[in-house]
This record gives sequence, C-alpha cells and structure tokens, in this order.
Amino acid sequence: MKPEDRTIDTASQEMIRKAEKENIEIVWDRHDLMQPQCGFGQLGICCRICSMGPCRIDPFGEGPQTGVCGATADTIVARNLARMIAGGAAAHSDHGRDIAHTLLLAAEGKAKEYKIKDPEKLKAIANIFGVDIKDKTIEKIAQEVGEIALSEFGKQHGELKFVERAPKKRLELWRKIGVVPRGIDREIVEIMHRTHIGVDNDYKNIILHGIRACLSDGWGGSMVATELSDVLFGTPEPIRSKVNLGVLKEDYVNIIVHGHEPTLSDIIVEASRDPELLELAKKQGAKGINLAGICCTANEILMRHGISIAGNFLQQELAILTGSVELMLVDVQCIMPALASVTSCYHTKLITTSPKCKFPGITHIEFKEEKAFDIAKKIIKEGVENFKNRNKARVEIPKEEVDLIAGFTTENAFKFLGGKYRSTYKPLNEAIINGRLRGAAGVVGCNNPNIKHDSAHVAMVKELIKHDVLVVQTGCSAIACAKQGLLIPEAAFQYAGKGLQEICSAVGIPPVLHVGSCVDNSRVLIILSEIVKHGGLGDDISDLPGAGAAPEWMSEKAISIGFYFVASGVFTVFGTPMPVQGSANVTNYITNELEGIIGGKFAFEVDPIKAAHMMIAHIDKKRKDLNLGPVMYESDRDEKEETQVRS
Ligand code: BF8
Repeated sequence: MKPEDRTIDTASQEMIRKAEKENIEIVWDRHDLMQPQCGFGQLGICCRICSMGPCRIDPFGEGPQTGVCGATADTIVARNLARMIAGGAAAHSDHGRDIAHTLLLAAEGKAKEYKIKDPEKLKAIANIFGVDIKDKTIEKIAQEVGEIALSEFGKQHGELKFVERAPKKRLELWRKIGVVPRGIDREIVEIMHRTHIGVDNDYKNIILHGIRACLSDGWGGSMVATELSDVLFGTPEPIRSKVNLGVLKEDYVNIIVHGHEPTLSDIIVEASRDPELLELAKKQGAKGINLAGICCTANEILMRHGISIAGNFLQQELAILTGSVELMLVDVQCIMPALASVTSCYHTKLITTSPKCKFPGITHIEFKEEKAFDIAKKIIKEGVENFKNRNKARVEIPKEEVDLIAGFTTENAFKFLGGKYRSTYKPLNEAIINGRLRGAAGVVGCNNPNIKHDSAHVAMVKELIKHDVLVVQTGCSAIACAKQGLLIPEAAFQYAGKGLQEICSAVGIPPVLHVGSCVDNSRVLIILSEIVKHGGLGDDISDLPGAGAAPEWMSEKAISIGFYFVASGVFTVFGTPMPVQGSANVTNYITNELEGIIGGKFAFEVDPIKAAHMMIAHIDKKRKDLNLGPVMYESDRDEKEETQVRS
C-alpha cells in the first residue's frame, strides 16, 4: 500500500517512506502482516474466559451456537464488551486516582514541586464535595478534597459525588434504572465478577452494569482527573501553539513526552527550561532543548503551557524515524511496545517512568512525586547528553508544522461566545435557538490503522462545521484536525457554514474547540449539563441538538467514553463497529433499544461523511422536537453546494 493510502498527513507519508527506505517495520507493516484479521474476534464471539474453552460461536449458524458452558453469542458478546468497558474505565480512573494522590501529597507538603495553581477551582470542587472551606487554608481544603476524591474510588455504597452535576432529570433516570455508580473501583470489579464463568448471562443486565461502570469513568475517574489536574496544574486558557512533526528542531535537543498523566510531563516542562540543562545542551552543540508531545500527555501540556505537539497515536514511531529525537519518555497508556525496536534503530533513548508500564530491557527511571523535579532533570539530562550521538546523515524532519489554538474549557469556552468578560452559556443557547448554529458535536478518539490515518476525523469535522455544527474535540482526534488547520479562527472562513462563521468572526474562536486530553471528555459532559441548566433547550442532555463520534477509535478507553456519552443521553457514532456484531441482539440493544431506556444510542458507520450526516439528522430531529425553527442559512448553503456540484 502506498503511504498516501495509509495517511492523509503529508508529514507522516514522508516518514512512512523513510521507514520503507531504511527497512524499519512500523505499525502499518504489522497491520498488513496481521491480515486477514480474526473474524471471530471482530464479531466478539470468541470466549476464553474459562479453560473449558476457548469457545467460539459459528456466525453462519451451522456449527456450535453456544460455548461449552452453554453461553450464547449474546452472553459472550456482552461479556466481552463489558470487559472492554472495564479496561477503559480502569485506565482513565487509575489516571484520576494518581492525580488525586498527587494533590494529597502536595497539600501535605510532601511533594513540594506541586502547588495549588487554581485555588478557586479547588473551592468549587470543595463545594461539590460538601467540604466546609470557612477559615481553612488552601492546603487544608486541598487535603480534604484529595481525601474525598480518593475515597470515591473505594466507596461501597451511595452515589459518586460528581453525578450531582448532571441535569436533574438525567440523574433521576439513572436512579430509576439503577445505574448510578456507587464507587469507581467497585463498578469495575463487579464487571469482572459478573463476566466470570457462570455468573451473569443476561446480555441486557450485563450491558446495564457496563453502563454503571462507564458512568463511574466519565462522571467519576475521568472527572476527578480533569478537575484535580486543573487545580494542580492550572485551568487552561486559550493558547496558541504548533502541531505536527515539523515542531522537532534540527539544531535542538529534541525530547518527546508520550503517554497520559500530566504529573510528570508538567514538571518536565519546567525542567526543560532549567538554566543548568540549557547550558549543558549548548555545550553539546545544541541551541537549546525542544520539548514536544505525543498523544494525551501532549494535550495536557499543550492546554496549559502551549508546548507543541509532534503527533497523535499513529505518529509515535514516525517521530523517532525523523532521527532527531534524543529521548522519548513515556508514562502510561497508548504507548506501543514496538517503540523499543524502533528506538533501537536510532540513537533515541526510550525511558519508562511508571511502575505500571515497563518495557523489557528498556531503561526505567521511576517517577516519584516527592522528588519530581530532580527526576525530571535526570531524565532530560540523559536526553541532552545523547545529542552527540545523533547521526546527522539520518535526520529528516518533515516541514509540516501548523498553528492551532487549544485550551478551551467548561469555564472559558462560552465566556468567549458571550464576550470577553461574561461567563454564560446564554449566547451559545441563543445561537442554537435562533438557528445561527445548528447544534454542537463532540468528535474524539484515536487513530486506527484500519482507517486511513486522520482521514475520518478531518472529513467528519469539516462536514459538521460546514453545516453550522460547532465541534468540540479531545485526544488524537483534536490533533488530527489541528494538523489540517481546523483549530484556528481563520478555518471558519474556509470551512464553516455562514452561521458558525458569523459566531467565530464575532468572538475570534475557531470553529473547532480543543478541550483537552481523553479524560477531558468529562469537560464535555459538564458543558452539556451547563447548556441544559441555562435553559431553552430542554431539560436533559438527551434533548439537546448534539451528537458525538469516535470515527477512528481503537482503545478500550474509547468504548468506555462512548458508553458514558450514550448513557448521558448522546447519540454517538463509532467508525469501525465495536466487536458486537456476532450478536444481533446485543447490536440491536446498543444501536437501537438503548435509546428508549437511556436517551442515547450508538451507530456504526465507517464512512465519515455518512456518519456526519447521521449526526446532523439527529441534531435536526432534536431541533424539531424542541420546536426550534430552521437553521438560519440552510438555503444559502444548499445553493452553494449545488453550484459546486454543477461547476
Ligand atoms: O487517551 S485518543 S489513541 S492517546 S486512547 Fe490513546 Fe485514543 Fe489517542 Fe489519549 Ni485517548
């Protein structure tokens, strides 16, 4: 397959060519070698939960229709799906736990490098948690908030505290169905129990518990991660930066942070500016230290410090292929084991930092919050000292580096829509009500070599904004669209419909708002709740003219995110189908029946334009249900589209 068929990103195409030339195996090669992929796995009908198996259901109805224990395709598919939810919810939530732990250490003075950067947000969280803040120091409040946040993970009964932030009607519905999470860990553990051999075999019951667990991610672990990261590292404000492999610099020591948790990467930002290390870099013949990021830890330090992004998930090996990276340090999640072999083809040092994520034979410098700055400096020093080993003849850095604006949050996104000093959702709601905006959509998630890299994100987002749908993004999806220049205000003139264009030009925002990393999808839940709270657009999230999508998803985290959006009332389209199609019942349940139960449902559609139109149709239906008038500039656009077709 040609590089142009692998990715729409020209910088990535260049590096894929370099990999071919240098005979270095990368993700697309391994994906080719894996063809044809296992059909049983794709349909979700392989069960290896106990050792009477592995069992598999014959999808053509000729062979076995149950496993050895009697489990049907419905049971097997639902159990496998629930276990994927558990994996995703666990990953996000463990991230949240680590942030809560850091907050506690900082409050107790045990991690001196961490400060409470947003005391106002801390007080707001304290209020939600029911902490009396009167006459207490910020540290004392932080300590109490940290303790409560940590106890949310191990809580056995009652309700998670953040669910109170959902619209009243939504919370009542969750209570009625019995899916309000009691404790974050508890719901994940219960998935593992229910899906053990010989426990729950009612597919609807299994999936409803999966919903309870994913709500404990979105309205629990991920929300803890986002909110407490804002408290510790500062709530982001709109900030300009650059994206794509061109952010790597030929004459600088290039250090890449990759993974998810900001605990280390935030300190790395500070350490990379340390005069002693900068001096050392100069002595090695470099002009300085250039820090860049990959995946969601990149989004974290982009949002708060404007650090450039080298690329998204499928670019992690490509960054190494530039030959210009002295060091890549990783923490947890979305880190390909293949990095060990790719870095071994260059001078690049790979360093793991989390006890949860080690590579055999790869240097491990364990990160400890108590000694954060010293450890960060030690790691960067390794990179700086490695500059002399760079083989200049093998360096090839693509030119592409594109401007973007990130740093939008629940607190600030609509302050901008309302004018600089007003923090209200009124202008957004009014724009939707009067039809200048059709609605809003969240487009999030990963890359997946099953789909041409970045193509679905970009095509879908362009189609949505063209139809006056304001888009919010997180994760690798935001990075994909940023690389194509969609995250700057000027993009509105080139790609957005007239209504969205008017809004963007009036307040100077891009038509696509970057709200952060994948745990920051929790910001979207709060944005939706705030829109409902402001009024005029129904009284539940499921009433809103909105939709969600993960067009290139691949991780279990994406499944958990998808489910907590659906469970919050959002119609959500996934690109590649989830591995459920081996059960017509489960597929029908999550793509159809669920809507009648919880107000949201899934659809699977690989074609991003078709998927965008499914979202638009859903938005239009919700507008109609709310008795809203037509979209203001619909007829203009139709004429324009027709002219384009004719010419
Ligand atoms: O958590 S979007 S590939 S990096 S899983 Fe991973 Fe997917 Fe990227 Fe961020 Ni989210």
